[in-house]
Amino acid sequence: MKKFLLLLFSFLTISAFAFTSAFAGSAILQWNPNSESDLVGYKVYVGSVSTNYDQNIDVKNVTTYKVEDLVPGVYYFAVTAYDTANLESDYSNEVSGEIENFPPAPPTGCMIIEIISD
Ligand SMILES: [Ca+2]
Repeated sequence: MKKFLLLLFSFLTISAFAFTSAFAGSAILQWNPNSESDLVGYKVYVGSVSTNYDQNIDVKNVTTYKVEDLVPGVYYFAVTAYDTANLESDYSNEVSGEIENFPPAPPTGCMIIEIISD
């Protein structure tokens, strides 16, 4: 029985880890469409330092995009356009924003359901 409980406990511990995911925010960007006939799509650039992007995402031919899995911090974004010859534009204007991990709301409706005095 002890062995079974220990096993069960291990399983529950592992499950708890498996279902606990770290906080990650997201940022939804939008830009004006290009008008070139040979346009293929856009790339969204992401960085934590202004004008120094460490990641780019080929978002294809859309003009709004949700950048996901952002841990708390300040982020800078810019967009480029590229065409069928894979020629890429300069960066758009840069935009920035902060992802914050707020604490949970205080629980409400706290009450005593029983007082036990011996
Ligand atoms: Ca072109």
